[in-house]
Amino acid sequence: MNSDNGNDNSMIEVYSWATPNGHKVHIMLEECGLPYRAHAIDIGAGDQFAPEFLKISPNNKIPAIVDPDGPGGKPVSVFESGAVLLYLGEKTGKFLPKPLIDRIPVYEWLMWQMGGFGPMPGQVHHFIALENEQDRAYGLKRFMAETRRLYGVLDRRLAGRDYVAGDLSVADFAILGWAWRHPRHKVELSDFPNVERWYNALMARPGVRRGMEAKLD
Ligand SMILES: N[C@@H](CCC(=O)N[C@@H](CS)C(=O)NCC(=O)O)C(=O)O
Repeated sequence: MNSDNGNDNSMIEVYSWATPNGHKVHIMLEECGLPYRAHAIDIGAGDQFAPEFLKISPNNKIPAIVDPDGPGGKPVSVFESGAVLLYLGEKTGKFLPKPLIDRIPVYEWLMWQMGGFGPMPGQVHHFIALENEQDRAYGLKRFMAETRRLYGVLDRRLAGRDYVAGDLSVADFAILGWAWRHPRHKVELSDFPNVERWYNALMARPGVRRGMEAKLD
């Protein structure tokens, strides 16, 4: 529900870029049917260091949001994609179960993504682009192995399951953002059949597609 209507001040403002961490949030907004406006923070051009952006994202990374209708009806900003997903889940009651017993696996798999299945393939993206062959070879050996190990963990988790943590949740959206980059970190999904099935099912969702194609102005 990305909207071009610049006058609606009930919309969530999203400061983002078309990357895995950005897409997680775009997908969640689309799947929740929340109206939002996405603003491009061009991380290649250094927009993430602009003082205005640092006020809402002190770690100089996308994504961050500003919700004019936060807790108590007051505006609030949120940075860190995992925190944004949990905030939006709390706000809408969607993709985040209420009972603690059902929430625990969502927390587990969201944190698993934030701590590993993102930072590790992200290192592959870094080392693969290096020109110095020695540095490149060492980095790739280490981080490709760890990335493949994580895909294996995910594959075992998804055996006999449609989603990673009970019903479709923020944890799936978080992981999907990075699985979408599998060609860049040189992972064949066919090596991980449960991940491949899960990936294809999620990518077929219209909300996910819209999130992946979110227009950033
Ligand atoms: N843990 C952060 C990571 C965010 C992150 O790494 N964002 C990248 C793009 S995917 C970024 O803004 N990089 C710019 C920079 O490092 O200067 C989150 O999940 O929000």
